[in-house]
Amino acid sequence: MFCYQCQEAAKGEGCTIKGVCGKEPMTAALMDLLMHATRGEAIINRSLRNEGEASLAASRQMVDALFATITNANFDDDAIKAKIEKAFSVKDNLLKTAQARGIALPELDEVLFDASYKDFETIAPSLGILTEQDEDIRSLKQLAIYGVKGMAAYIEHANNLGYEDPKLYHLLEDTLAEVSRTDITVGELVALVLKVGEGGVKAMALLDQANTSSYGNPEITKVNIGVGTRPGILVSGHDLKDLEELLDQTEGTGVDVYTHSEMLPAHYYPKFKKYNHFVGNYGNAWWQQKEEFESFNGVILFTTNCIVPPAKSATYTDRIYTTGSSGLTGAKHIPARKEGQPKDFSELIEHAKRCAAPKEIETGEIIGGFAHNQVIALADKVIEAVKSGAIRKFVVMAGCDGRMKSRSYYTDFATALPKDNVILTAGCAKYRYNKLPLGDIGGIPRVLDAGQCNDSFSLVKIALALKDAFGLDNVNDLPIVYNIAWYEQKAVIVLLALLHLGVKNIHLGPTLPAFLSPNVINVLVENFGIGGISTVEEDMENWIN
Ligand code: SF4
Ligand code: SF3
Repeated sequence: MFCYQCQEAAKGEGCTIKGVCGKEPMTAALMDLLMHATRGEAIINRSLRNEGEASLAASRQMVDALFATITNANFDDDAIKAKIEKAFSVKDNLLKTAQARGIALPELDEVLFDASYKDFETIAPSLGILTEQDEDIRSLKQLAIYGVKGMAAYIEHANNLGYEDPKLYHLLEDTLAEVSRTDITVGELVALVLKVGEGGVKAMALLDQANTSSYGNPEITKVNIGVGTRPGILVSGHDLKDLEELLDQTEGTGVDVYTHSEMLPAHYYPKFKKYNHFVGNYGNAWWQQKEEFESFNGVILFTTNCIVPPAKSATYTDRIYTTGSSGLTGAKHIPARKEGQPKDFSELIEHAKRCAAPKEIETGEIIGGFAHNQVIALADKVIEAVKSGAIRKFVVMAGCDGRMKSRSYYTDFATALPKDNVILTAGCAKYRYNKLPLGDIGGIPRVLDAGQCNDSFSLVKIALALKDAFGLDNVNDLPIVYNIAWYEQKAVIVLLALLHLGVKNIHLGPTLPAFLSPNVINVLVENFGIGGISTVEEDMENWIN
């Protein structure tokens, strides 16, 4: 196997024996085949679209396949095999349509290739990332692919709430078709990567519209991090529709619902506040789940990434349920909703009733809900604080958390920031500092949490509103520093979105992506001022003081 799509790629180069994330070589090979089949599907659907014959069902299938291959989303080989079979059958139908209409197709391996997963072991080595020989072309192709994987995740959440934009499907298909070209140049790929970033902005805007139209605009909220006395269900991942349906179905059952990791921001939406049994957030970022799921005692529902496969000795494995694009061997999977019907969580709820109440691991509250609408409502106060010098700098510390020890940098950095600096955050990166007593500036908390990783869109909207309020021409003239932590492919699409918007001088850590070749890094440094991180002392000196 070879995979280097996330920040924890082995030795900073790539996982070759087994994924640091727990991905087995068999799963990796199956995912390579799924991506290959999906690319074929995308190429054909693009050709059909040019003749007015595109299949919406094929586009939706592509989104699910892309989402399932992101880091930590799906560890269930049978589920991946089923997706491969589906991809080949969708592709066959597209081929038949193309033949029947006499539509010419590119003579690419992805289009011509027609195999079932059963003989994949012989063909898998010819499908992986390393089959692209040129290091820079490979790097840019994978950068574009990881961007579309992250974008697909956001598109799927928006779709689940009934928001769909076929143009975004077209962008995904065009990108997958372009990266399949054997004659594509470095220049074309750089342009393609920025186009993916443009799509990222649109996908995040669509999801923002879907979330806020469905659940209201996030508002300042204190979230309880302690526990109640009743059995609980812990909901992880990012999908708000799943959470809503689960909350409806658990009402009056004697079971409490808690959020974990990236689901925390659900508490900020007005519509979720009506549920009395939606009691709080349990635990921290995804990577601490092994300990936290043991002590939670109740049932755990993964709506998306990030899953850590449980150890053999874990006592909570049979308490895990997955749904949507997520999957885990040994866990029960809640099937997709049928036309107009909610998902059926009854088995999971019955299971939860038999569990003990969660063990308390901390007490108190955390505060969040500073998405664009709320912060813009506070704009006068914020602008006044900047003009008076009470706020000297905004530091965007959005992104992902992860298990690497070096990530303690982010806790130390947040702690070391001068008291007149405000942190803008989104994504699970916040767990490195959101429980620290960092105080406030004239009533404005020093950590403003906008929400999930996709809510980085809010941070962009806030930055643009500040730019206008201060009468600046360029968003880079604001007193903002970007110190972003990345882990998986959703962070890649957030980064590309920021680049598309012209944001410069982003610092990316804790390490730069293994999939960026030295030449590609040079392009990013020269054109966008992208850089890594150093020590807290040095970075404080260079960026803040
Ligand atoms: Fe390794 Fe990350 Fe790929 Fe998992 S997703 S196999 S940890 S590079
Ligand atoms: Fe976190 Fe996985 Fe990226 Fe959504 S939950 S930010 S790592």
